[in-house]
Amino acid sequence: MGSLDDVNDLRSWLELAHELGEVRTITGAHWDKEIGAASEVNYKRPSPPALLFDDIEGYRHGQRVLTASMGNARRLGMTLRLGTDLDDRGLVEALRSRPGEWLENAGKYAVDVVGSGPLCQNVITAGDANLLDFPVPKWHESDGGRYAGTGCAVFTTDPETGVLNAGAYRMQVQNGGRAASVNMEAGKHGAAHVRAWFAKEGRAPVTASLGHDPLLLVVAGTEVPAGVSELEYAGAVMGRPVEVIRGEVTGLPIPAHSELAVEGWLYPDRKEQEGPFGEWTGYYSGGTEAVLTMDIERIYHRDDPIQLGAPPGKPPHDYSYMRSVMKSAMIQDALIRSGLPGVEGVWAHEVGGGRQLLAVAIHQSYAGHARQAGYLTSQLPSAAYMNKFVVVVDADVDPRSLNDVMWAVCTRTDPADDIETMRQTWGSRVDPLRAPGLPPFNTRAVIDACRPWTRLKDFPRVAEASRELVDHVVRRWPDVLGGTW
Ligand SMILES: Cc1cc2nc3c(=O)[nH]c(=O)nc-3n(C[C@H](O)[C@H](O)[C@H](O)COP(=O)(O)O)c2cc1C
Ligand SMILES: [Mn+2]
Repeated sequence: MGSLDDVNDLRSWLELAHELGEVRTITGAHWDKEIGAASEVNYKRPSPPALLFDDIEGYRHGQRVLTASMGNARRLGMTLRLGTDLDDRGLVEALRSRPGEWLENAGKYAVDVVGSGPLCQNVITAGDANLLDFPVPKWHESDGGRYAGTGCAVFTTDPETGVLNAGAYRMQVQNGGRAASVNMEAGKHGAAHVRAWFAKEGRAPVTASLGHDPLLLVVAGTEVPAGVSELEYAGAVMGRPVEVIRGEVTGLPIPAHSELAVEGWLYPDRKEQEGPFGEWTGYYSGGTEAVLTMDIERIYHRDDPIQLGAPPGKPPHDYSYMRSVMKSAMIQDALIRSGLPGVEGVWAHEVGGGRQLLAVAIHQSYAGHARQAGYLTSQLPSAAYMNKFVVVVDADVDPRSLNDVMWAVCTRTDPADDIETMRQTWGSRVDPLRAPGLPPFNTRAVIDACRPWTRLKDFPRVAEASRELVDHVVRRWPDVLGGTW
């Protein structure tokens, strides 16, 4: 059996996942909708296996696509180097306070620049570079085109400080495979870098990896704080630096063990129509818009490259489990670090794509505590993008249980008094409620579902048998009442 220490790229990750019985292979699928639909059927099942597509119609054996990479606790725990046999609860336990530690340690794991790496097995220059030489899927029936990887990591730098950023931004294949649009929402770190480069040099260098250790998707696709390199953060997770090569054209780093990567420049006036794309909100939201597009200067790939797919859709979707677990841990950490007392737990519910519905449980200890927790959470950098509802509950309510959270809303929230709304907050192009053409603001609500502070002493008791009484009857009639409870 391989060990977590041996995992340093997608292949070693797959080897270990195979040994754990966590991978199923599908052969003969078509890139046009079949890979996407098979992935969707798979990820709708509880605890789905990872799916590896090979012998894709029209492509050579070995040119593969992986989906559902982190669709259960075991594989997400493995990817985060926390263990190979974790269940949902164990993973949440093991993650507690880790994001903060990784953040603190990131600075110790500067990337290791190497002269060459497996990614350099094949280097294709502009005239010959065509992304459609690889089985890039059309994921959903009404997508506007083929989306490369989707579990991608787009690399940019701050032109002043050189600090590297990695973000997962959807990339649609353009111009018959010779270009790719990069859909960065305006508030994202990559977009800030691109604007700074445009102001300074009139163009922005970009590299993007389309297949890699899923850990790189976790760090690129989750809100690591601004100014922190996601590759250093990944180094802190692994306990060793990420090896990178420098792109031949832009000098920007690319993970040396990546499977497939592209390189090019973005220019302010070089845009292509992009979308629609089936998104994590559960809609083809975002429509079709002109989006910054890079003409591909180089394609780098290993022999028989594996794209890392992460197709979103109506939740639960390919990466909604990963997003919920990571966002919950990061927001809880950030909330505790803000100095807010009494934080019991945070959960970013999958039904809202890990963004739109956040539940925060607190030990209410002063008048105003609950609203403070709600407002703060709704605006934390790790939580603000596309949040719609923050529900604050008392510590007796499990924030991970949608049933218990909504029970608290039904019984402890007075709609006229306990729902606070905010306007002109940070929304997204992909919000189905956004009016086309208007800036992506949204509105949001803090729902105070704590027992009212003024009524704490006389609020009705919860009608539920005590733990002791439950234990007593279960012990008395174990055959009927089921041993443990
Ligand atoms: C598979 C996947 C696709 C994503 N697509 C986009 C996208 O197209 N545009 C975007 O702005 N954010 C997208 N995100 C969310 C960003 O990756 C996320 O907000 C991340 O924190 C961005 O990095 P940054 O904070 O360094 O900007 C996606 C995330 C994942 C996991
Ligand atoms: Mn970032």
